[in-house]
Amino acid sequence: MTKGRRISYAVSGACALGAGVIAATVTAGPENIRFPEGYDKGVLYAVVDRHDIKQYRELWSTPEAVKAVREGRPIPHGTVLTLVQYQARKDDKGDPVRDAKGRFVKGDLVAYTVMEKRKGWGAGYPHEWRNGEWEYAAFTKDKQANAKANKNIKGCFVCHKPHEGQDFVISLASFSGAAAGASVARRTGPGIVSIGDFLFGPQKLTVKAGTAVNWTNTDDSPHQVTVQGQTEVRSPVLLKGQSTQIAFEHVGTYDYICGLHPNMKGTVEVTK
Ligand code: HEC
Ligand SMILES: [Cu+2]
Repeated sequence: MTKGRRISYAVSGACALGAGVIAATVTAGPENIRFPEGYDKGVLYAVVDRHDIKQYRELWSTPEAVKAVREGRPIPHGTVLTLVQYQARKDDKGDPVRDAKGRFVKGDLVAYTVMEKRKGWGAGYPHEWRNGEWEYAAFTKDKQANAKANKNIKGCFVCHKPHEGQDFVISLASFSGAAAGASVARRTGPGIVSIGDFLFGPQKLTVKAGTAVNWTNTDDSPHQVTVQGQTEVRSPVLLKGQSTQIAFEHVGTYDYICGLHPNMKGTVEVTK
C-alpha cells in the first residue's frame, strides 16, 4: 500500500514538471485545444446555411474577440472560435426545409470544429502551413477529440491559409455584421455568372476568347472563384453582393471551384 502511494506521488510530481516544460516550448498539435465547454455562453456571430452539404452551422466567438474586431484591433490571444455543425432538417425528398425567411432549420448535431489562438502557438508548424498563432481541432458530437479528423489536421491549415489577410478567420466579416443585409438580385447575360445557394449559375458558361467573365455572389456565405490548372487563379473572397472578373485570353476548357467550398464546381468554355 505504502509503496503504491509513493509511486503515485512520484508520477504526479513528474507530470507537474512535464506540464511546465510543455507550456514553455508548446508542441504543435490539436491536443492543445480542449473542448470549449460553455462556448454557447459567448456570441453567436453567424449562422451559415451550407447548401452544398445540407448543413446548418452556428459560429460562436468570445465577446472579447467580437469587440476587438469591431474596434479594428487584432483578434486577442485566448480567442476560441467554435463552429457547430448540424444536419439541416429535410423534407420527404431529402431537400432542406426552409423557415419563413428561407433559412435552413436546425436538425441533429453532427460535430464541432474549433480554432484557438494563444501567444506562441503555431511555432512548431512548417512555414507553408502555419496559420499564425492558431491551432485547429475537431470534436465529435459527444465532445470527444475526433481522432480521425485530427489525423488530417493539416487540411484545416491549408484551407484557412489563403485568408491570412484576415488572421485566417474566413467568417471575419460576420463579426461586424457586414455579411448580413438585403438580398442581391441574380444577374444573367453573356459572360455573367451568379453564385446562389452554393451553385454557380450557369454551371457551364461559353464565351469568346478575350472575354472577362464576371461572377457575383448573391449568398450570405462568402465564396471564392478558383480557376484550376497549371497556375491556379484565385479571386478575392467575395462577400454577399461583391463581384470579381477574370479574363480568359486563350481557347480552352477551364474548370473552376469555390476556394472555400471545393465541392462547388463550374466550367468556362472559351471558344474562338
Ligand atoms: C475546404 C476548406 C476548409 C477546410 C478543410 C476547413 N475549413 Fe474551417 N472553414 C471553412 C469555411 C468556408 C468557413 C466559413 C464558414 C462555413 O462556410 O462553414 C470555415 C470556418 C471555420 C471556423 C469558424 C471561424 C472562421 O474561420 O470562419 C472554424 C472554427 C473552423 N472553420 C475550423 C476548422 C477546423 C478545425 C478544420 C479542420 C478539422 C477546418 N476548419 C477545415 C473552410 C474550411
Ligand atoms: Cu463557396
